Amino acid sequence: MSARPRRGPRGSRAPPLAPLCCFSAALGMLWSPASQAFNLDVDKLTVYSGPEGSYFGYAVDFHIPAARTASVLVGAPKANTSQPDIVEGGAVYYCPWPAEGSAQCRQIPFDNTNNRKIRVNGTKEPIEFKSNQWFGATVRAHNGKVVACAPLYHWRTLKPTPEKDPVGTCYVAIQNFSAYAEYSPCRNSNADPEGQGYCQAGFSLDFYKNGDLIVGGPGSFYWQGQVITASIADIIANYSFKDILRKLAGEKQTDVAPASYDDSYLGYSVAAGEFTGDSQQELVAGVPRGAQNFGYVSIINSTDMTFIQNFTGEQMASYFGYTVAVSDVNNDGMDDVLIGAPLFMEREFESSPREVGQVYLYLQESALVFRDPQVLAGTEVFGRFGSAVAHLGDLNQDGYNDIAIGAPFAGKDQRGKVLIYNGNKNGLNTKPSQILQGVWASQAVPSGFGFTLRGDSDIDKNDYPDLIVGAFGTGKVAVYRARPVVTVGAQLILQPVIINLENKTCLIPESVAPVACFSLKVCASVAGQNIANTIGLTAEVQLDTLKQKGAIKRTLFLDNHQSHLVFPLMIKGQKSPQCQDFIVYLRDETEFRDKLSPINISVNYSLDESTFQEGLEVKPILNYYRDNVVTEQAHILVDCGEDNMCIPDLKLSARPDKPQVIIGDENHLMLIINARNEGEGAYEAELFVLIPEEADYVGIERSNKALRPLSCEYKMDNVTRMVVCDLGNPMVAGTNFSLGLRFTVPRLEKTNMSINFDLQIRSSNKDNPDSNFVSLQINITAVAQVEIRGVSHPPQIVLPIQNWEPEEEPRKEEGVGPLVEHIYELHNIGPSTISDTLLEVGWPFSARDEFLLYIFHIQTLGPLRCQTNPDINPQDIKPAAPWEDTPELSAFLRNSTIPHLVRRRDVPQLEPHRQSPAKILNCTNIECLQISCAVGRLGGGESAVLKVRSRLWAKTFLQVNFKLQPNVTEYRVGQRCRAAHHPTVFSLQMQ
Ligand SMILES: [Ca+2]
Ligand SMILES: [Ca+2]
Ligand SMILES: [Ca+2]
Ligand SMILES: [Ca+2]
Repeated sequence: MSARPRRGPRGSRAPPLAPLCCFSAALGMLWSPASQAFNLDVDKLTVYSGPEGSYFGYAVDFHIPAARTASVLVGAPKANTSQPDIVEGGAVYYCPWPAEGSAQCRQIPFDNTNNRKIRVNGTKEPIEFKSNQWFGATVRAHNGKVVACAPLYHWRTLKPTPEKDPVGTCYVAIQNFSAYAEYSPCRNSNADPEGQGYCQAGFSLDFYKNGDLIVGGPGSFYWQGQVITASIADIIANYSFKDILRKLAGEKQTDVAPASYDDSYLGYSVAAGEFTGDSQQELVAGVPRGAQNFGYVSIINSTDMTFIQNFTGEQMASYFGYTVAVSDVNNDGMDDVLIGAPLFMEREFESSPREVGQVYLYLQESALVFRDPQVLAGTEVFGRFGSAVAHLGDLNQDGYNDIAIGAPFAGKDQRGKVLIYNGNKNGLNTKPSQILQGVWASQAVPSGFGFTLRGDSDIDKNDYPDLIVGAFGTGKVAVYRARPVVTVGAQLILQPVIINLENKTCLIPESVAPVACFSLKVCASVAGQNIANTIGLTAEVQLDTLKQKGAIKRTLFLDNHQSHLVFPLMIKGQKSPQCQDFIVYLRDETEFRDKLSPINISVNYSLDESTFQEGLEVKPILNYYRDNVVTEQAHILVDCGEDNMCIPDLKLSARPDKPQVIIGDENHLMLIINARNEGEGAYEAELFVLIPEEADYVGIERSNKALRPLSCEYKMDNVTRMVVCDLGNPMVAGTNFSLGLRFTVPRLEKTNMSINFDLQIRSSNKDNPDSNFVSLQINITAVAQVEIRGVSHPPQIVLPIQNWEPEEEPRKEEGVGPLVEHIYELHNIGPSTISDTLLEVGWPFSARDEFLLYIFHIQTLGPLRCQTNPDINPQDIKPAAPWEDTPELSAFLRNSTIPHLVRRRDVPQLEPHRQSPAKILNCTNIECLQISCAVGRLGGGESAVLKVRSRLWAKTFLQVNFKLQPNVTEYRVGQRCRAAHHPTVFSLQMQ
C-alpha cells in the first residue's frame, strides 16, 4: 500500500459509504404530530420486498421508458447474484407496476460475469474484485436509460505488485435492458489515494435534464472527492468489455485541489439545476466534510467544471451536504436548492444538545442570488431528519412543487418517517401536510424507512406524481401514490337574512297554523386535476349551531322538523355550482325567548365514499388547505317598531387621548370612540377603524370601567389594515357607549404633519345602515431634549510650571504653554431626531491684545461642521504632531456615557488661594473666538462631539503674575432646550 501513514488505507477510516451509523438509543417520541394525510394514499400501498440482508431499497427510482409503461427500480447492494464466485456483488431489481403476484421483482442482468483476469508472469490473476462491491448503492433512470453503480468496486491497478483500489464502477442499460455498458471513470493510471484510486465513483448519481450523467466520487485525491460528467451516448459508443482502461473523450471532471481540501468528500451528493439565468444546467455537489467540517454545497459550471458558488453549513459535523435536491418550490420559474444536514444539533452549546437534523431551503431570487435559507428542523433526536430530500413534483396539483424529507431513524422503534412539505409562493409550508410512518421494525439495523426517497414521476398515470420510499434495513420498498385533490367551493345562501317573526308565510304539512320561514340554498362546485366527471359530496347542514346540545333550536327544516339534515350532492362537471333548496322555519315565538342572538347555519361537506369505484385507483381527497365548513347567519327582526322596518340611526365620534404624537417616541395612543344608535336596531353592527400605515393596533382598553371591552379583531384586506369591533347584533335602539382602542405609532419619520384614522359603523340593515364617517386627524410633533456636556483636560493648571519658561515668540506649539483640551458633547436625549441645529462656543481667546487660550486644532465627531471667527492659530505656530488621546478622552469620544466627572478623581485637587479671588474671564469682559458648528441630523440617543485642542498662552498669565484656576468642569453645561423643526441656537460660554 503506497498510502502515507497519515492518510491511512481506505479500510482504516469510517467509510463514507456506509449509512451513517445507527443509534439504538433513540430518546423516545418527542413529537406527536397531528397526523394528517394529504395527499398520498396510505391504504393502496404497493410494497416490494427483497432478499433478507440484501439492503433491498438502498436506492430506488422510477423507470418510465414510455408513456404507457412504468416500473420501479430497486438497488440491493448486498444482494447475491448469479455472477460466478462473486459474494454479495449487489444487484438492481426491476419491479413491475402494478405488482404481479409474489414474483414481483427480478434482478436486472447488468453484469453476469466473474472478475476479469489478466496474465501476470504466466499466471492469471483477477484485475478486478466484484465481491462486496455495493452494486446498486445508486440507481438512476432517465428516459429509459438506467444507470447503477458499485462504489466499492475494487481493481488491481497496473502496478507490478497487486493492489486493490476502490475506484468504483457503473453500468448503463439502454433500449429496454437489451444493451449494457460499463463506465468506470476512475479506473485509470492515476491510482492510489493521492490520485483517483479511492474515488468510489458512483457513490452519488444523477442526470442533467439533457440526459448526461453526473457521477460523484467522494474518495478521489485523498478524499477531496470529485464529480465527473459524461454523456450516455459516449459511454455506450466507447464501451469494450475487454478494454478495461478506456478514456472517454467527452468526459469532464473536477480537478485535484490543494491539500487543505483533503477529507472533504466532494461528490457525496449530486444534483443538477439552473442557477445562472441561461438554459444550461449547473451541477450541484455536496461537500459534507469541507469547510473545516462545516460542510458546504457547490454550484459547479457544467461546461468547464469550475466552482461558481457555495452554500456553507452552520455547524461543524452536521453533515451539511449529505444530500442535496433541486426543485422550484415557489413556482417562480427559478430552481431552488435544498440541502440536508442530518446530524445537525439543536442547542449545540447547551448542556443537552439534541441531534435532530435540519434541512435548508435556498430560494433563488435571480441568477446566483439566493434568499437566506428557510430552515426545516427535525424534531426527533437521532431521527436523522434530512438524510434524504426529494423533489416530488407538484404532488397536490396546486401549482407549487412539493418536497419529501426522510427521517429514517425517527419514530417508534426507529422505524423511520417521511415528511411531506407543500410548496407555496414563499417557500415551503413549515408544517408537513403528511407524515408517512414506517411500519416495519427491524432487528440488526434500523429499517431505514425514508433513507431513500424518489418522487416526481406518475406511476399510475392519474396526473399526480407519486413517491417511492426505501427501507433497506428490512429490504422493503413502498410506492405511495398521490390521491387526486378535489377542491370544493361551497356556499350557503339565506333569503331573507333578517326574519320577521310576524311574517308567517309558510305552512307546515298537516298543520293549519302558518310559520315564519326563510329559504336556504346550499351550493357547491368542484375543481381539481383529473378528477371524475361526477363527484359525490355528502353535505350536512346544521341549524342554529350556536345553541348547545339540549337547548331549543329555534329553526327547523320544513321537511323533517329536524335541526340538521344530511343529503347527497352530486356535482357534474367542474366550475359550475350545483344547488339544493330548503325551507327553514322558526318555531312559534312562545317556544323560545332568545330573539337577539343570531341563528348560525353551517354546512360541512365530505366526499361521498360510496361513489368511488373500487379498483386499483387511489381515491380522491378533499383539499386539505380548504375549510370544509361554511357558515352563515340569519337574524330575528326585533326592535324595529310597529312597521317592522328597522331603520337605525348610528352616530359615531372619536377623539385621541393625547393631542399629538411625537416623532421618535414610543407613542402609545388610545382612540376613545363613542358609538350610539339613536334609531332602531342595527343588525351585525360593526365598527371599522382603518389604521394609518404609521400605526399598529395593540388592543382594546380593558382597565377603564367607562370604556367597554368589546370584541375587536385586527384584519387585513389587501394592503388595508383595520380593526373591526362587534357592536352588537342587533345593536339595539338607544345604545350609547364608548370604547378605547390602543395603538402605537412607531413609523413617523417620513410623515409630514398628521396621521389619519378613518372610522365608521356599518350594519346589515337595508335602510340607513351606516353611521357618519369620522376621519380623525392627529398631529405630529417633533420634540427633542438636548443637553450639552463638557470636559476639560486638565481641569486646572497651576503656574508657573517648574523648569519651564514660555518662549518669547513661540515657534512651536510646545513653547506656548500647557495643553488645555476641551470636549463638548451635544447629546440628543430624544425622542425626536433633531437637525439644522447650531452649536456655538464662545472661546476666551484674548484680552487686551494678549492671548489667553490659543487654539491649535478643532476636531469633530458625528454630524458637525465647524468654523471659527477669527481663524485659529493666527500666529501660524507649528502645531505639535497629533498625539493619541488619553484613554479617558478616547472613551469619552467613543462613548459619551462614561461619566466625565471621573476626571476629578484622576487629578489631584489643588486648594484654591482664597486670599486673592481669581478674576473670572468670560465673553462679556474679554474677546472671544466664536466656534460655530452646524449640527446635521442627530437621532434620539445620538451625540455630536467637538474637541478643541488649545494651549494656555502662559506668557500672558506669567506677565501679570496672574493665577488662573479655570475649573472648567464648572462651566455652564446641561442647557436644556426643545428643538422643533426650526433651527435652534445653542450658546455656550466659558466662565
Ligand atoms: Ca446555467
Ligand atoms: Ca423557485
Ligand atoms: Ca404542490
Ligand atoms: Ca400518480
